[in-house]
Amino acid sequence: MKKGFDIIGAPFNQLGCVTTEQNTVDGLREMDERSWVGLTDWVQVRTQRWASDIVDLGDVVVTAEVKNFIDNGDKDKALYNYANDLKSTLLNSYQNNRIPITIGGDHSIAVGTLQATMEFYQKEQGKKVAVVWVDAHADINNSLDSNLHGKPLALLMNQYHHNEWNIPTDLEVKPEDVYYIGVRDLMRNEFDLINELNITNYDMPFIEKHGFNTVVEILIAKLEQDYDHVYLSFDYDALDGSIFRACATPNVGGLTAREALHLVHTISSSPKFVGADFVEYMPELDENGVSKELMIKLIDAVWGFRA
Ligand SMILES: [Mn+2]
Repeated sequence: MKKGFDIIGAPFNQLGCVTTEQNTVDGLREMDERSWVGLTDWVQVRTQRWASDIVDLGDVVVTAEVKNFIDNGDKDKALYNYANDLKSTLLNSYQNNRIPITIGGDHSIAVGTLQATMEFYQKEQGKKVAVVWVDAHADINNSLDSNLHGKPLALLMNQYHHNEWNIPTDLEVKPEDVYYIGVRDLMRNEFDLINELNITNYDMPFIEKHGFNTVVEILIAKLEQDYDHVYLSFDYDALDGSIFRACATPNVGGLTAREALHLVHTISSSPKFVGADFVEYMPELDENGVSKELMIKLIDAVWGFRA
């Protein structure tokens, strides 16, 4: 059956260490005179010339209520509310038998996208869902301090015992279903938690030792054998920060453009693939438009093209 894709904008950028009022999704959509690429134009090319089924649903907007919580310093409530709005939009997409591609926003938006995914597939259908988390960071900070964009997996796994966070058990992401790729910057408590929970961590030393293609093969074999579905959460900062610096927390020594394209294309080619996030890219920090070109190529790879 032909796949249909929904693009969902999640321009929620208030919970990182660098915040912006700019609509980061529009920054990707717009045509750019530096590289002559824009996501909206590219969707048109794919739908008109290649008969792809891709619909941009627009943004899940940050409501006045959510803004109020942020202004009052209640970031947990802001995230809880925004994640719920985003979750409803993704659930609609799943119910319409489509594949949501959610564009952030900071990585905290994964609280919404993954709760929707777990509700639709894990809770309602009893399916086993793997979460492939591509990131320089583990996003499993379970301490009260620091920013919420560094905690989404801790929240989703119920490892953050603060401010009344409690994900219903049947919507939880289980540690054994998480697959890290590209991690290279951990807090001490994250390092300890990954070991304690025994989370699969294909970090940069592992990638260097085995070679990227082998790591992708190991991952795919695991997904094919043990899972019904796979969800991809791709943080821009997984890319090598010596070139790709358009984010709050660039980090050198990460994935090359070719590795990231290969990974995204391979995972999304699986019949088990159900959806993806692309987060943390900030157009206003993109000095030459190279990062934007790559982000659009990565999203294009989800639709099946590996240019
Ligand atoms: Mn992240």
